[in-house]
Amino acid sequence: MALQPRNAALFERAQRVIPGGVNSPVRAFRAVGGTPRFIARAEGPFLWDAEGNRYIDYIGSWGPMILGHGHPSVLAAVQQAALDGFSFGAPTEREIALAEAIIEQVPSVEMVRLVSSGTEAAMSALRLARGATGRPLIVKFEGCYHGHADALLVKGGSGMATFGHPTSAGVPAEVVQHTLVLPYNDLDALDAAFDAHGARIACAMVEPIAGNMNFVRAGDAFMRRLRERCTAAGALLVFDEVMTGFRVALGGAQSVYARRLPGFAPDLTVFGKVIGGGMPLAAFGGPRAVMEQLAPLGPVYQAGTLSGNPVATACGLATLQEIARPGYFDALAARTRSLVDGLQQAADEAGVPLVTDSEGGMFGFFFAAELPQRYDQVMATDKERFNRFFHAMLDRGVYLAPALYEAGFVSSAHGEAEIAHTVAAAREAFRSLRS
Ligand code: KE4
Repeated sequence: MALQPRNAALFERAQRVIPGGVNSPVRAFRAVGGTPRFIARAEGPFLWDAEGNRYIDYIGSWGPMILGHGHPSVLAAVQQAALDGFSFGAPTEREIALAEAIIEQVPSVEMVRLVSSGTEAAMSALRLARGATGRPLIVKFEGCYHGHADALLVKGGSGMATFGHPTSAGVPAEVVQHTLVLPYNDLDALDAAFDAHGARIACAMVEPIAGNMNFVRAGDAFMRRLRERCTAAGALLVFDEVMTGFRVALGGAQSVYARRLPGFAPDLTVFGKVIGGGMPLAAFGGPRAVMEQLAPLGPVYQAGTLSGNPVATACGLATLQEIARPGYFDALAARTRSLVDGLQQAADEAGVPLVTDSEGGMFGFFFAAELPQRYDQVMATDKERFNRFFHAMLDRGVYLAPALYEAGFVSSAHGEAEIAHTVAAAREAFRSLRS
């Protein structure tokens, strides 16, 4: 690993005043080791750190920067919005325009509520599901992350249909006693849970393509059964598309499933990341009859000082307008596919076991012989090889996600030259892994 005196000095200083030196744990490089890079600026597909090192950026702020950094029309929209005012605590026309832009692309959503983070959106969607159904139980799936609301910081219980246990200190057992955690892609566990508890289940929340397990798809049979069981039980199916929404397709992952499962749609959808374009903005939405249960109309309380912030909505709206252009996602998907095909070929040539997958502008890879289908299989992939690969690529100016359970993201600013550089660096990195 190349020496990082400026990054190391900043990390040392940061750790004196910020827990772990970071404002979100994954940034600390604890999963991969080494010194986090303190980013000074970004442009297009590139990041520059405090040492002046340039990296090709495959994190993109964990998904939001789908246009790359500093897209001219987004920058102009944000600059103008800032001049018009940062925040009013009153409604604005642009909040309507952003809501309309989301609804236009996602047929299952008739109304949305804007908030400031994916955690807030997922937490609010859960409260809405419980309020709308009058039921206490929620279902989530192992390996899926929906932000850090207490009820969602929970790991699976011992049996297939037993209640969860907290994954974090500070979360009392009582708070997660109504959360069922099931294995992802496990139809038997799903049936057992709904057989045992269906009448008390308010909702099942799922990442339709699990980007918090790097890249794991929910199988069509599993997704069809999940939809069927929720419908039969009167429970709401909540798609957490914070990461996949406006990222894997213009209509999100639900549009990908609808191509293969005619008529498929979730009940509620959680959005984030891309819809804010890099500014703090997220949302949740669904049918009018459910959404109008929310304050000030209905009994389910939800609020936020900066919800629908004027500068953030300008950033998000400009982003959505760009990605809605004809052909945008076809081109992005092709560029992403060329990356993963190049990585796959380089690994095959080096004799290093690697599996890859991508959808739209999101990709994943595992040092394994087969694509994992659920969390324990993801965590059984070769972590040591992943970490060596991560640093070999970082030293070659390619910034991948610093954890084997995180997804990767390509922007429309990533050109053929950046993909070629990445694949060439990977060819060298894979050779170094053979030992
Ligand atoms: P935020 O509260 O971080 O905006 O969103 C939470 C969230 C909800 N749902 C899904 C599917 C998510 O992926 C996330 C956040 N994703 C992580 C990356 N795995 C954000 C990065 C971080 O935690 O620093």
